[in-house]
Amino acid sequence: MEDWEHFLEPYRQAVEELKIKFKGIRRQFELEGSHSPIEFVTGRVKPIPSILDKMRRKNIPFDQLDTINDIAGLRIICQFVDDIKKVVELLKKRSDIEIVEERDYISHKKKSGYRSYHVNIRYPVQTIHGEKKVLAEIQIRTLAMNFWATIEHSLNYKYNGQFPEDIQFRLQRAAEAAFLLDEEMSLIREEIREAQVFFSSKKEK
Ligand code: 0O2
Repeated sequence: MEDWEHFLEPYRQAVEELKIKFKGIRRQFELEGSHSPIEFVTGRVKPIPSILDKMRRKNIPFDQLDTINDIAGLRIICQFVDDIKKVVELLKKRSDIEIVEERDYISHKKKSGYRSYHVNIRYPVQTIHGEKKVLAEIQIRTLAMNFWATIEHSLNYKYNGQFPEDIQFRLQRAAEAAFLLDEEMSLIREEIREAQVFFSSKKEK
């Protein structure tokens, strides 16, 4: 148990530091009076039973624990689908994180209906014994995608991944509804933007 605490400490530090940094991005947009592509940020260190479960599922030995890419997990929630791209661009410009892999489950949604953009990174943590680079997973998604994924995830626990057919059907429909909600919101946003351009050009005349 003590070993776990030592092992997990740099991951805890990475999650806390990255939460602060991503919240900082949001504040900077607010200070500039512009729309922040980040609505809110959450983070967690994977619970030990889930780590053990993943090791079993993927046949990962103890001496390769640090190859698990989502022990440190960050979630960036956006208002609009377009914001997701902006967040990825912001991440790519940073010198404090190294992008290892990107997985686009938005253009290619999962069979379950899951949509999200995953960025796996390597992040340096300063410890009393020097620098340690840890892997972390950043999941970037809209409020609607998050709503669906959160509920599906908790149902998954209840049914142990084996959904009855009717629930599976309803989840698929809910995923479709979340997709349409994102589309509608994007269209409304475009109309508001166009109206703003129209009014500001009228004011200038
Ligand atoms: P938790 O509790 O969020 O940590 P694997 O990790 O083995 O499943 P892989 O390829 O390493 O697979 O990673 P993948 O599929 O890119 O990302 C896994 C994580 O994405 C999951 O972590 C979930 O957070 C999320 N995710 C992926 N698919 C789904 C899905 O169908 N529904 C929901 N709700 N979330 C999904 P964990 O470890 O499952 O859970």
